[in-house]
Amino acid sequence: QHDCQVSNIQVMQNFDRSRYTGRWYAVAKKDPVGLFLLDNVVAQFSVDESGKMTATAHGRVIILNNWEMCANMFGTFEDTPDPAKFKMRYWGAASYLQSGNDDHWVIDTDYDNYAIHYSCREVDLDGTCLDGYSFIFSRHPTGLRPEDQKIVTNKKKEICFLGKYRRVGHTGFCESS
Ligand code: DAO
Repeated sequence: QHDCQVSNIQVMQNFDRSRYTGRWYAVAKKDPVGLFLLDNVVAQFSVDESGKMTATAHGRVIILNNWEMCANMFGTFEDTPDPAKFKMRYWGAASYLQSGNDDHWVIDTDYDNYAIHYSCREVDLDGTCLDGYSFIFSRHPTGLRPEDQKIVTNKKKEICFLGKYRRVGHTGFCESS
């Protein structure tokens, strides 16, 4: 059933970007190669006057091997034929922060409590994901509600990232910026 083919991954049906706006706390993350955002990750999604989705995010990062800071990031989203699949261009408030262009897929969300994000940066020759990352978001800084946990576990399985997540803590490190 789950063949781990990136092209077969099911995303949120009838994704409603306006209901997705507002603050989301990352509570778990599957890291890509060369991870960037460590913890205290909060994303804020908006929809502008023209209907385009944009986001700001912050999180603790370590740059130049040893310098710990709070990264303030920006993202703009290009629509695709699938309403839950976007291309995200992202960059940092400072030039030495990471920037790039990633897929940004919304796998599932109830808009009010949880969301599962997925991005595959590199598809392997066999069609599975060779390098990807995923955020589990919650509307609540305290984490997922117990009733949402099994939905999220099932989706982690479907996107073939089960067992590859780590918890993302919120210690207030980025709250002053
Ligand atoms: O943390 O290892 C990583 C990869 C994440 C890169 C993307 C960060 C920028 C996000 C911009 C706002 C969208 C949520």
